[in-house]
Amino acid sequence: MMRKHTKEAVAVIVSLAVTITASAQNPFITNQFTADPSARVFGNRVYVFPSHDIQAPDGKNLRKDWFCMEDYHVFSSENLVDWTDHGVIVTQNKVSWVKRDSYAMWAPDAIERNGKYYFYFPATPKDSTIGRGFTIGVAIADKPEGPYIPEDRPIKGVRGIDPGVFIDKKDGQAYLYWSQGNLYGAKLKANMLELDSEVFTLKEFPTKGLKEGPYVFERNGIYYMTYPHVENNIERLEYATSDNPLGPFKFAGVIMDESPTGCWTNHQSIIQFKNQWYLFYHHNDLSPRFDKKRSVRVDSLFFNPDGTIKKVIPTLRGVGLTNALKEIQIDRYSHISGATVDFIDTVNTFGGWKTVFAKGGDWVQYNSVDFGSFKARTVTIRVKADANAVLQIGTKQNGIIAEAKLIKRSGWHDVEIPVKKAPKDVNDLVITLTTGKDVEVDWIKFK
Ligand code: FUB
Repeated sequence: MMRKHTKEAVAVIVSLAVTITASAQNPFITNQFTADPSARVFGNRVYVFPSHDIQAPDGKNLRKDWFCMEDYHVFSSENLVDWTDHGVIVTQNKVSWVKRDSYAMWAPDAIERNGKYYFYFPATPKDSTIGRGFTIGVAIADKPEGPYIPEDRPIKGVRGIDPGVFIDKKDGQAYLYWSQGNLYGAKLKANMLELDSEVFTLKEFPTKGLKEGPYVFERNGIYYMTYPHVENNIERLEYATSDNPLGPFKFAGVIMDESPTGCWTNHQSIIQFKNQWYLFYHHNDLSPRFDKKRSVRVDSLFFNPDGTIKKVIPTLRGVGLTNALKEIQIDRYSHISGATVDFIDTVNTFGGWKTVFAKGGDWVQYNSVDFGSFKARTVTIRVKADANAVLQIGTKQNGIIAEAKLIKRSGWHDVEIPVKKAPKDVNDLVITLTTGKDVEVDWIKFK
């Protein structure tokens, strides 16, 4: 049953903005903090619906050391490299049932049914008769990027966070999953707005250690329940399988180990796009000292022949091809030896990273750079050289292609050097400091 649209809800439509952000590497959204990425394939694009972490504003009686989120953006891409930020789709104070200034718009999900797009989000209700703590509401749109019209009331019978929605292609039945201590699941009516069964507590999961973020997908008749779980100190991504969307499930393994730098949460979604499977997850790349400001990432995911999932090792390189004619951020490396990576500006981390070559022999490898049929004549290096040095650029496929003789000069500057042997198609770059010391590189770009 579609409910009447409030004036507040309609106001969300006018606040839509479109900006572009492009990144081929991890994290792949760098214009704001993003977490809990729910990725969906709609048509020929991937849409990512993340949480939007912000710094807790003053004067709102908010904990400064906790999650703080007031709205949601949606991002989309046709190649997982160039991402469009479609702007705010739902914001707390324009949803009639959400407690004003509660800043608790946690992990969402979205799905398409019969040409409508349903966006599920948890928040704190203003009406205490609905219940204390979190409940889950829905906003509906005709297009994945919105405008979304929030329903006037949350879904009856649901208490908790982290909605995950799944439609079984076998019979068209929709399911809603969520968490609150346990993982829960229930059937959804065809209107996608009301439960159509009792609430099932999914019991086959660890009783010790927090588990949340249930996300179900199906492949070859196997239903995969994926979820973050604190087995040790912080969350790792696990999964269980079943022949039924509501279980019983059987533990099947770990998809991703705990964050090596200690980000307490992780949160996943898994999609197949153009014949490749991908794991979307998050890490606190842009906020290494405060793990409640996170950034979304994507890496390729592979299955074993028996349907089990191969563990995903997080990468900085991420996925997709990098255009040789654009700035190649070599600090998102595939392999590294000796060289290190640091923020360009440790106060404003959104300025990105640089690669530091402290001594001769330091190198980084950056895979999958697409030259196509273009014949590169020069390569520009955004560099800082605190000493005379030689920086060599090569590819795994073509050997050495350029060599920059750097003269000691303070501050960032561009050095353009000839390409001796133009690579073709897709190459893996290797950048090596062969002579000298103390060179920093922001990016390189071919012309
Ligand atoms: O983003 C807030 C919470 O952190 C989510 O709801 C959880 O899944 C965890 O990622």
